[in-house]
Amino acid sequence: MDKNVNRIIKMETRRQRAELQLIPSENYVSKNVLRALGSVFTNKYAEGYPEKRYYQGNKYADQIEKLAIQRAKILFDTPFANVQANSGSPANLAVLFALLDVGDTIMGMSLSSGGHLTHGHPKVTLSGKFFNSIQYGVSPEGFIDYKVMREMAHQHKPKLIISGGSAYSRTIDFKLIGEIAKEVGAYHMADISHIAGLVVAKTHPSPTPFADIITTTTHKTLRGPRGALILTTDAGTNKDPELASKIDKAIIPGTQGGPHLNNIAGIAVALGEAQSPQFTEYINQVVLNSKALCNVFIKKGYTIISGGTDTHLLLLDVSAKNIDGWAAAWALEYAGVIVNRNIIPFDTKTPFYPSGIRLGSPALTSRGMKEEQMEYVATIIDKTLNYTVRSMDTNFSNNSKGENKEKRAVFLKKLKTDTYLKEIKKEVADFASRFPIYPTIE
Ligand code: DSN
Repeated sequence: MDKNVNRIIKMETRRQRAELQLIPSENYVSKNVLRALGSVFTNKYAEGYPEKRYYQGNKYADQIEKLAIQRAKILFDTPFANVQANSGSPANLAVLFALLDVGDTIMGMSLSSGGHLTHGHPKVTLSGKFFNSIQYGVSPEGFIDYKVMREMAHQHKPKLIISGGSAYSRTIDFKLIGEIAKEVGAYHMADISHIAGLVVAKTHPSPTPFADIITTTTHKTLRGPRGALILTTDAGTNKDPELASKIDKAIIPGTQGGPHLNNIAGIAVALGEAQSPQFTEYINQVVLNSKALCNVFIKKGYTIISGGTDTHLLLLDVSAKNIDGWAAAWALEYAGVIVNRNIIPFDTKTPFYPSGIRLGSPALTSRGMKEEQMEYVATIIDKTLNYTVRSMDTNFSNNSKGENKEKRAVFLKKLKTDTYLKEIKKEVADFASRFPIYPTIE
């Protein structure tokens, strides 16, 4: 093995073991998924689809892709699956390419309400630049405002309505969104990237009866390798008999070349694992754990967007603590706790220096942690944030954007050398070592 690369991989393995991973879109794959990812399938080009390839030598590529497709269709109860999209954004892009012409109107949830960049975020994304993007959002209480969504749909008549998000912690009413889409003659695409595992385990209602198309990444709550699925439903196929073939064509030749067969092999493994009763138990615990985290934060007086969670994630507004999401996330990293900063609904700050942090339980639950450990994790987070605010200057609001780069650089320097945070980090590593990951991998 390349000495330098091996050294870095070993350090990353140690980091993943020693730190507490709370980014809700990350997880730990099984050893069998890792094995498939590192398989010889990485060597093969397979443009096209099973039995319709452009290159020779695809006998086993066909088998592996068919297996992944079959498992995806069973898990999500759909008549069609495409497993080739390299990740969530390319999957969503392919759906836009399949269904729309440039300039058509699309409607998705705004980023600050918990949506995703590919759901029509204006100006800086392809979905917001090449299409006429209308964005719905949440009410001041933090729940999707379905009434306003319906009014907007009737007013703007989008060709595509996108449901789902990446920082929305509440149950999504796919049935109602499907009805709204029908009323205005729009396609309904449900992006379930975050909640796919919950949908499989039935802890979140499935969009399959109510959406025309479903997209999902495979590496979040599904606990697979990086990749994505695009599924079409009976509802979608009845509306447009060409839908599935439009999706296939939008992937290749539309937006991608050869599929990543080693990832597809890993996806097949993960989808097989997701069919097991253990996976359902795992997801049930994921939700119990994220609710347990919420309860501790509520007791400690934190503001949680929407006041709680129904899923694997929660969004904390840390601004009332006199710290922003950027500073909170950095302070936590120096204490061995990994979260991501996140914009919150009606945020007055910017996505780079937002008011919130986003936390999730999938990775910690994969390590075997339960509610009792969540109590400890939330307490460590609270202790770290309180200490940081008490002992360092975390007020960066010298202008409306609150950038204050010089002051932020000083803050980072302080974090690096702070001995109390080092103590917490050590305590966290000891705690984490009780929940080993990949014990037999160096
Ligand atoms: N980066 C993903 C997430 O963290 O939710 C979305 O693309």
